[in-house]
Amino acid sequence: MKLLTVSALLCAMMALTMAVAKSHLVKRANGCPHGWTRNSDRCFYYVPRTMTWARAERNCLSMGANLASVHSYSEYQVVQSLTGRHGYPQTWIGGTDAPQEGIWLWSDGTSFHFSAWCPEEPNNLGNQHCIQMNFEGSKCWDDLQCDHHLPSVCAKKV
Ligand SMILES: [Ca+2]
Ligand SMILES: [Ca+2]
Repeated sequence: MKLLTVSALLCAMMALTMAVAKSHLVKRANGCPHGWTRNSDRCFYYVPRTMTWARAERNCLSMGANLASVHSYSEYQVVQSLTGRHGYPQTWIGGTDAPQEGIWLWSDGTSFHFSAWCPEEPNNLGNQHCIQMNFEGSKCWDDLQCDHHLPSVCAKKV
């Protein structure tokens, strides 16, 4: 009986060790295309070429992605860090209220529950329907006219 317990324990330990080894393998392989950064179950990519919001979204689509949606502060930090080596320029992410004023949506269809708006934003000043990040000193979010030309961040599921 004791021996059985010990061998069962050993088996469980081996299975666990193998699972850990496997997860390391996946991590090392990254699961993302070359040059993309993995965070949780998604891959992120900074596009330095400046484009309108719609062209930036279409550019992401051409890579099987959408403009990045952001669902938590830690996720925002990851997305923001991608822009860091470029000096934190104002950058498109996937939020828009173009279909209906004041109702914010993500272009990837996920629900909009987190935001990092700057104080007084979004203000829709002169019809602003697309979200730029890295706005002003605190690098928060601002709604901006969608036809501005900005760099962008794409994201897709692993
Ligand atoms: Ca608006
Ligand atoms: Ca604004």
